[in-house]
Amino acid sequence: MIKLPPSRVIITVAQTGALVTKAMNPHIPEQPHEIAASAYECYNEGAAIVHIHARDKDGKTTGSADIFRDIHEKIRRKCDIIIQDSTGGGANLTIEQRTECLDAYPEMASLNMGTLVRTMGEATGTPFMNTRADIEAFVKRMNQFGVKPEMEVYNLSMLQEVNILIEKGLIQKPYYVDLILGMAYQGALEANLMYFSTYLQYLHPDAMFNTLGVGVAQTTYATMGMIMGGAVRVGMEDNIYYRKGELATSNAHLVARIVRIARELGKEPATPEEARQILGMKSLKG
Ligand code: KMH
Ligand code: ZN
Repeated sequence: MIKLPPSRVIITVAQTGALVTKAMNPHIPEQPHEIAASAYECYNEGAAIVHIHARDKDGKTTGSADIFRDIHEKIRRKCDIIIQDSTGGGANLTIEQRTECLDAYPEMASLNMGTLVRTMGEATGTPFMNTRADIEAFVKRMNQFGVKPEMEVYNLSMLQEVNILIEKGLIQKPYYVDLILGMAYQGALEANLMYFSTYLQYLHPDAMFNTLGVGVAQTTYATMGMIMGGAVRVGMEDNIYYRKGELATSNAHLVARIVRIARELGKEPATPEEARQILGMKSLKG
């Protein structure tokens, strides 16, 4: 694997997701103005990337390029944070609807590296489909749009899918892989150190990694990820609590906490422009 420069950490904030609702945590940003305002707060705290899911007026997950475009424009009026859209979408979206966000020209997009079966919420028992053919179709579309994929890996077999995309020449270096832990509820790996170190052992030598601990695993594995030279992802998409029994009151609080920990480890949060350079992406300055 490729490690980040030791004095830097790239922080992604995933603010909204597809599963969480205001009934679970009233502070989840759902509407474009809420998502943009929260992204700006997170940027001010040190986030370099914002991972975006869009919702319609009723708070339902949508693939609408118009809504994604509105969110992007509102964020861009305020700051240069890297915009990463979700192509994971939600259970209500078709495969085609999941890639509509690319028409809104994000800089990055998530690319889910295999199929899982939902075990939570109304869609329990339905597959979250990401066949090899789907993955290739998604990545080809991203390549057409010049979008850098963040490959979402939920278990060890998905690392093989990463290697297959590399062998087929479908992605560019440095490869960027999100290692997900603690999402046992969807057939994904639970968070433990053995799994984390096995992920790292089998990660492609030209790949950088992001560490995503779900729920209670978020802060612990973000810290561990930084120590191991990775980027980190925090936010209410995957963790609605600040600590046990206490709901998070903003995404920015979760970013601020990980920045404090990073500084204790001798790392500064990478600015969006530094992150673009590290990840081999185009500068916004041209
Ligand atoms: N919530 C993460 C575990 C996506 O949006 O494409 C997975 C995720 C995938 O963020
Ligand atoms: Zn997501």
